[in-house]
Amino acid sequence: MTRAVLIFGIVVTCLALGATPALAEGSITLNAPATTLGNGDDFATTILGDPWDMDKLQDIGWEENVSSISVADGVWSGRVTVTNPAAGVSGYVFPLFQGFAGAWPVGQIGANYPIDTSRYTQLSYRMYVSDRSNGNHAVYWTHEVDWPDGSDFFARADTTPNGWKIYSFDMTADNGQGTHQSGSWQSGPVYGLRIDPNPARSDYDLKVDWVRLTDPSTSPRYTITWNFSGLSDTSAAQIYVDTDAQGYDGDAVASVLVGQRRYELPTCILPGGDYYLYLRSGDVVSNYGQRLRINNPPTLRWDLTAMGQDYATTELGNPWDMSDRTDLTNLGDVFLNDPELYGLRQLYDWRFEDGVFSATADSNFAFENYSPLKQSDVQLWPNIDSGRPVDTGRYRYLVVRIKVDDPLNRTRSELVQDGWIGRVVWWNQDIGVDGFVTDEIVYHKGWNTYVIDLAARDRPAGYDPGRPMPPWRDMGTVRYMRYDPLEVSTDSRFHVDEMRLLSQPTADQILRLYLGVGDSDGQPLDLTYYYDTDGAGFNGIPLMPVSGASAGAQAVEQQGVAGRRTYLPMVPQRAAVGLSPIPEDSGLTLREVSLRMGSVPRGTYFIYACASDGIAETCHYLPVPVTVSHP
Ligand SMILES: [Ca+2]
Ligand SMILES: [Ca+2]
Ligand SMILES: [Ca+2]
Ligand SMILES: [Ca+2]
Repeated sequence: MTRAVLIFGIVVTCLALGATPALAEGSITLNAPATTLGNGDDFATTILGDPWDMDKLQDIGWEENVSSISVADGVWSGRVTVTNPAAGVSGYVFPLFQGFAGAWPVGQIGANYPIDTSRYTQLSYRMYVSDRSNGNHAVYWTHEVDWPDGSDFFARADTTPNGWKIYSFDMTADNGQGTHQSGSWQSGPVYGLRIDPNPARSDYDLKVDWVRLTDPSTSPRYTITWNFSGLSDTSAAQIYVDTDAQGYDGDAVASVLVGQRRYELPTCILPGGDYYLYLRSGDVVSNYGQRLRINNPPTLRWDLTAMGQDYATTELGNPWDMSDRTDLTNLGDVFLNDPELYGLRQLYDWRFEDGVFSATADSNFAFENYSPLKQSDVQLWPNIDSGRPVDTGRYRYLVVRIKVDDPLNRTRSELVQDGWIGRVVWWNQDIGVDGFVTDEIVYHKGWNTYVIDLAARDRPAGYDPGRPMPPWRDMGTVRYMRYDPLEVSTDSRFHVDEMRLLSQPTADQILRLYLGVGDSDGQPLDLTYYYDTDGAGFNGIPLMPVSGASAGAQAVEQQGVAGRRTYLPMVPQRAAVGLSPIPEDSGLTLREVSLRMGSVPRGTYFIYACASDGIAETCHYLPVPVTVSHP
């Protein structure tokens, strides 16, 4: 296959501006009462089901010119250094990455989860920049599934202090300085959101503690008041939040005039946790306030790896779980015994071990035989019985759990540019006659499970009008599929744990799903379930779980091989062949949820769950539709 060229970041502007501190003398007495409050509706929590709390690498959707990235203790860290000059002279991060315009839309990207900018308007984050000298700071966004091009952005001076800082912006306001502002947040959905920590610098350390994008109309307000002496009404002061009441080493969250004597903190700008506020005006520092406890809302995330039914499990009775050669047609005897057929796999040193298929992609064969580029054309043909071909009206979501060995000396951007991508191919007669080749499925480092909607596009973005390219839905049945796991220029080792080809979830009397549930405060959660017709607004009709209001069965967690967790659901009823979720290191408890659908009229619906911890409620949609039929 010839790889379409993915376009990487575009160079945009930078600036340098100054700022002056205020000086004052006197005293400030702060009254900040002890209380517990929620913090409103956050985009990543509600829409993605995965707050940007930096518990995983993928909480930053993409980055350019950041190396040595790691995640530890809820902090994402890296070193800004230019490895991709095409992306600019400094580094930046995308909390929400729009996706590549030329790639297949897979995963937690803006193409699949655009931001409703009529609701989510308050952007806040805590970020460490080791060098802000003569620095500035910028935020870019894009109303298209394409790189921010500078038509929507703001930039401002940001010179001090070095180290941690909380940033908070009302995205509907003018946040830029002078001409360093363009476009509008609310002129349409936003697909990509990018932060440039310091475009005036390179070679500095960058850390991200958390990012929030909230609906301020849902936010509680925490009111503090103060008295003062020896200061003028017009003295500038800053309000700080500290995570303990010691050391006056907190982060500034707001600027006020001392004469205001009062401030209402919108708690939505902060993540859950305990905070102690104080004021500082020049050298004058107030007492610490009492404890402000901000509740962490519950987290809900549907498991997409065990929804619906699986083709190989249901139709063949032999899942593509990489238990042995029967899972891959192109490792069958016919293929292995004929040297001429090596071109239909292009991999070596392969083995099946503990339910994982590992092999090395051969980057030379295609180049030596037919490709103008040196890139692997390695192929896996998941086993399809031509007597029981895939019904494309039924099966739709290809799940691939895969890891590529990380060479450790290259950024994600460099690896993807080199071919850290997958691709799906299907046909009946011949690829050139009735075949379809998807756009790239972009990989991330480590083990990842990609849920690929084969019907996401009727044509690849890189469609060649000279080719047939029948879309998934129009195929009717499919007798051959290929998953091309890598298109790299050097031989690379990869591992496939499992592949599934899932149907859209369907139900008659019972709908069975898996839901990841968590609350970092450890409160007991009250779960409820609903359906609606448009997948928006959380204004649906209640659904009853089979086992009563507390919902769902117990999930038992146990340590699996190699430290991977597996979940053993304990549920008596099974509507169909039971799939277990493919393990994910999420920190959530996975529950099996069986919902009564008998009274729901036949049709296609969207399901959502809500969880309340007594203070906050989080609701979250299953991102695929559910078909209800009563045959
Ligand atoms: Ca997270
Ligand atoms: Ca402190
Ligand atoms: Ca909570
Ligand atoms: Ca198998």
